[in-house]
Amino acid sequence: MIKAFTDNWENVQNFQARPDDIVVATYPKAGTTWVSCILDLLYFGQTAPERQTSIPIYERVPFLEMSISNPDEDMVHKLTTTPRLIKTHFPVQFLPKSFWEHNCKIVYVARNAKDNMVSYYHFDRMNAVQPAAGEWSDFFQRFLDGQMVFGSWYDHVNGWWQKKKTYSNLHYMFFEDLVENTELEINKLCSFLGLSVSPEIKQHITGQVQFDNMKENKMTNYSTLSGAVMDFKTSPFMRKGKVGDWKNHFTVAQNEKFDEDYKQKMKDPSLQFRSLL
Ligand code: PPS
Repeated sequence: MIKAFTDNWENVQNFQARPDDIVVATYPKAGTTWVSCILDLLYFGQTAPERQTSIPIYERVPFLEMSISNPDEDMVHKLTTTPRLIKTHFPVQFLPKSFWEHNCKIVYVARNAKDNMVSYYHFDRMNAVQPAAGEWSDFFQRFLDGQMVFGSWYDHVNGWWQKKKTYSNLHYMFFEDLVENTELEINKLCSFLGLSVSPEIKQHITGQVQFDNMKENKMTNYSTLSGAVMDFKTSPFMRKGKVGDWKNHFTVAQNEKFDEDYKQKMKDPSLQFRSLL
């Protein structure tokens, strides 16, 4: 972990959830922003459409563990919406216990490890808060070793998957499914959340959250943080949004090494990722 996510540790762990809070939990770069936008549109797209053009997504769906020196500026506590939509990258064991006690709904998004790694690499290249990415070959090894901010991808996706088996208010979804059929995934989300949304609105939301639209939209593309925190000249936040970009990064030897290591770490046959071949 890094200081930005540990400085406020006690306060974050003692966070008081409300029963109607909705959590978006992900390993970094797995589709957090995409699903955050979908949730924000589902809940507030009709009743408060001005949100979409005036409030950046990181304020509409703030980051639970991001510590801010002035507590009055804390975006999660400043939320006035019902429900509150809250983002976290915590591995399952660090989610503040109040969320479990209130049986809050949690949406977990997972992305295949190879693309997740590549996306994280480019993020670390351009983000001033994260450790430097370094050379690709070093980053590759650190990812396999779990030496990443928020820890091991393998532990993260497995930890949340195991939790799903006993905690029914957890919806586990995959980035690759969202790419393949966004509308179907929005339907599943609506069923999980108990939302009744017309087919027309769902179709409209599907259009609004397509990659090109989110990339162009200043309220979803993080360009409002470009400069001090993110260096878009090195790599934009909305980079490619593709499945299989790992093929442009992995050498043959790295791919073989990855696959061998993956078999050792991913022992639960019920958790299957696509696009690894
Ligand atoms: S973060 O910093 O952890 O919150 O990042 P996160 O939002 O989880 O992940 C960023 C990656 O998701 C891609 N993305 C999308 N892909 C397809 N369609 C849509 N609408 C979309 N929105 C975000 C984004 O481009 C990053 O992936 P890469 O592979 O780097 O492009």
